[in-house]
Amino acid sequence: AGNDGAEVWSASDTSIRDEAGATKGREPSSVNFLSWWDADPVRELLDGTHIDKYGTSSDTRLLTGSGVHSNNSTKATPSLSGDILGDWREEVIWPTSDNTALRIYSTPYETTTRITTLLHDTMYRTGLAWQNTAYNQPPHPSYFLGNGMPTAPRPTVYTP
Ligand SMILES: [Ca+2]
Ligand SMILES: [Ca+2]
Ligand SMILES: [Ca+2]
Repeated sequence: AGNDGAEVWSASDTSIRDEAGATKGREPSSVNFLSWWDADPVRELLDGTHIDKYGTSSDTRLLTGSGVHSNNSTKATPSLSGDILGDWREEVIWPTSDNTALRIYSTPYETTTRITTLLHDTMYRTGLAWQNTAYNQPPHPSYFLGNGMPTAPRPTVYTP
């Protein structure tokens, strides 16, 4: 939240950087996936079977999935991550350790931020689909969802 615009980092660097390459702080603890998990609109880190909140001095563990596993070795993909239930925060689905069931994790945090469910955004909906067809990455909406964001778009919703 302390830097306007996007941040980037990688496994071969020790800093988080802005889009011009300037160092903006320490590197986050993981590099794989993301999840809007707690009450604020800054996205959390999703990797393996855990979700962490980035902080300037350290990350804080918000969720540890017990009795579940991620997939694809170091890529550590969940079965699916994305907003599929409830409000705009993103659920995470992992298989149980014995591969007999899928378990859906949903945020326990209440929020006062009101955003139309993310599947109403076409780019986000497409992102969920490509997670199961190609190189897995978390879905992103077509608009900025983060600290200091303007009011999110209100799509026109039709019901039969
Ligand atoms: Ca930022
Ligand atoms: Ca957050
Ligand atoms: Ca949700």
